[in-house]
Amino acid sequence: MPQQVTVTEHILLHQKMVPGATGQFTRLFNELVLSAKIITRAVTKAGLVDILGFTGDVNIQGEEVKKLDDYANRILIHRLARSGVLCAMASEENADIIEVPESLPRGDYIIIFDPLDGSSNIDVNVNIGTIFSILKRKSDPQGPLMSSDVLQKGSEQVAAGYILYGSSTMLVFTSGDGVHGFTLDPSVGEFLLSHPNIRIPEQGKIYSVNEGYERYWDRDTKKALDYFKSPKNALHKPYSGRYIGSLVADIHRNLLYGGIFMYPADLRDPKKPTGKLRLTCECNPMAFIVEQAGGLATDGANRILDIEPDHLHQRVPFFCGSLNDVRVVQDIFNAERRKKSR
Ligand code: FBP
Repeated sequence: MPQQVTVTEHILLHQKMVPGATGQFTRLFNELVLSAKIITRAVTKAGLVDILGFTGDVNIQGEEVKKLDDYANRILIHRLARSGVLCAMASEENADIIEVPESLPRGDYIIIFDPLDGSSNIDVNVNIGTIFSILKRKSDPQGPLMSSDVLQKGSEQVAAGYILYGSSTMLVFTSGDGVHGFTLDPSVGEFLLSHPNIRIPEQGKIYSVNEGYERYWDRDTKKALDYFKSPKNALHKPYSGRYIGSLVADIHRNLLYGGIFMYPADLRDPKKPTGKLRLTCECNPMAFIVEQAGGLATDGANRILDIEPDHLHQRVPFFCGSLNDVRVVQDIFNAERRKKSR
């Protein structure tokens, strides 16, 4: 009978290796895991209860809010605030930083999350997910919380991960010591280790991008797409195109099979000149996971994890996946910059 390791056991084992670990991280993760189970229950019976469709509100992103997105957001804020180890949270759905009320015990951790990613797929039963990024407060805990505590570079993350609500519910995360995947066994209600030490193949064979926006891309992005679609690439045959439209699902597939996910900047909306995806709650956690699995993540010019966020809902172009594939994109963008600098 294979050894069944729960996510809490895994974290406790890992914690033993962290000097001065206090157990705070485990408590935070326990609330994340409980939230994931509550959200899974709602997702799996969404068609049977009044939780599909819109709430009628519009969020800070200018998007109509989905009922299930709003439900997941409220569950996460409620549970995480009761972990006793957070001083602040931030959500893709909330305009501002969410401070933990003084009436509740607090700690030095900060969590930023996208409560339900892939909102365009919620009502059609296609894989969606929750994405999270965990940071440690930098400013004096006795003093006021600073925005710089939340707006830290991705390289400062102490942990990051996602929960994928699909044919099974999976929790995939890193705390800087490799990437590990756990599958929820509904019969015991536990996330059990199913994918230890995930490594993304260096050479990919899949490209994931919404080609419907190609006409709005710059020349370099078009050149990159041509590379993946032409037989004159490292594979000597076109890559396979796969695009689910849920970042979590597209990254998860590429993490296991090898490939590149791209959400480039485009000229569709002058209000969003740098693409759609949010640096703090989507790109940073995915970049940390993919880099810990042996891949790369860039905005074309910079390593995503080196970008200093200037505001909570900042959007960046995102190219993420297998080492060789992302390097091709970097080379194309660098070549153009070198030409311009001459
Ligand atoms: P949400 O967090 O609002 O769902 O937005 C992000 C997202 O849905 C990603 O999951 C996905 O990769 C992308 O937007 C799809 O965007 P598009 O429909 O423009 O291809």
